Amino acid sequence: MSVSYSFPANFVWGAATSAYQIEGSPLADGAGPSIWQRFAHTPGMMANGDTGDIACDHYRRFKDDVQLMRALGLQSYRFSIAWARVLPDGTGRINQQGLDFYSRLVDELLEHGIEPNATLFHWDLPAALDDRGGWLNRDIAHWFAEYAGVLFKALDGRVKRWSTINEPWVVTDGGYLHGALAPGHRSKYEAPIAAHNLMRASGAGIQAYRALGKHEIGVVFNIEPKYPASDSADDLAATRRAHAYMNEQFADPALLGSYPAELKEIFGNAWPDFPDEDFRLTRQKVDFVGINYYTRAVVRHDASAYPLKAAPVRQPNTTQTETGWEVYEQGLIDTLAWFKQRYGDMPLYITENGAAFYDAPVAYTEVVEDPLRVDYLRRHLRALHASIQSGVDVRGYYAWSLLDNLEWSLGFSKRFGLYHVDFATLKRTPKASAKFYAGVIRSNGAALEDRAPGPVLPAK
Ligand code: GBH
Repeated sequence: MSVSYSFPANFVWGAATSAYQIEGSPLADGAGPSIWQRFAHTPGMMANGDTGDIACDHYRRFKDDVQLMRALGLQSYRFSIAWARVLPDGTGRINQQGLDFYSRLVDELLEHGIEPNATLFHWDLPAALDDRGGWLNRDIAHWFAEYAGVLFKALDGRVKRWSTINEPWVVTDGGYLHGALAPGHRSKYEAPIAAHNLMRASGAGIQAYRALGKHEIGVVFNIEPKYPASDSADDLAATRRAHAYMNEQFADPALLGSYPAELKEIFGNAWPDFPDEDFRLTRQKVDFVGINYYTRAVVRHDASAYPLKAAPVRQPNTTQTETGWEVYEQGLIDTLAWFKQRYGDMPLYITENGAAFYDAPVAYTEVVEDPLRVDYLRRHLRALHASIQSGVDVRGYYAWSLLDNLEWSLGFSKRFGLYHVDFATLKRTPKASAKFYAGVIRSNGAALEDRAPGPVLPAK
């Protein structure tokens, strides 16, 4: 029997980006430097020495990019705001020109019938705040609430869906534990403090919204289900630790007001005793939660893996994307089921989902063929449909990403876009996945029936 892939009537179809990855002109019009501006200009930190100085030049081409969104038929566009454009010093003085950029973007979206969905923090902390300790300074909850308040006052009449923080796990794991991302620290003492302050800041931002905003606010987590490599007690315990570290460390304080016990086990004497009253701040009522889903991990015990004593096990005979992540759509179903079971029934959005694959250069083509990305999207959207059928309240889906962009320290080498970007000329070219996704949107999912998922192919 064939499945009908119709989605709920008000389901929101979107695509996502983030400021530093696409905008370029990071210091234009009075903006202050961010930690990513600094990091990208530190020799040796970025693949190929790439930076966000130009990126997709979206800062100057945003009107053209809204036309690309129109061609896709997007109903909503998820973008992030660069804190240091609005508050060059992180707090205090407002840079009106920086605020105006987002105001013009929002107007352009609304004029074309596209709902703006704004994320306040997608990793580009003002460098001035890093100089005051950044995420290690408890005052950052107040700094963030001040910044959030400026945006709510300026844009809440026109922006009806906000998120506080995007993927706090990545900020702490990449920025404070392993150092591959800005600000490049490597400390198991710092990582839990940064994580805790990220969730305090998120809570403070939500509190500010209750005083100033009228619509919806939530927070965005990257969730990656963990499966044990074997039934051994060691592998099961390692899997629990990996899950607590990546998934529960952030969602628990936000939604339950506590931390899972495994964190103390992982961090040992580096795990601080946080004051009880902090959890009143971290645990605020959210209007929705955004989940970014990319892949899963199969986990085994590994005594040498710092500090988790757990390591991922690559699965044979599976498709891996260019970033080495397994294509595993069942993980999306499992993630959503777990989330509902642990945290209760609430509105959810898939705020990112997508894949990096090698796309043929486009000098002579009108469309870039990207069959593996089409297959990835089809599989994940079919899985999402199954989750919704089973009763999980998912209200919308945002493909990552609208455009090929700066994949953080991996530079421009990893392409996630529905639109190909030639970084020499900045020309945008639709990929087959853009045409496919436009068809899905136009038919509210029905186009997912068109044919069975393709064979599982090696990416290279
Ligand atoms: C997101 O992070 C970001 O929000 C976005 O800015 C970024 O461009 C996009 O995804 C693509 O990377 O298999 O052990 O290596 C992604 C979060 C966390 C998802 C790590 C994949 C793989 C862990 N990622 N995870 S592993």
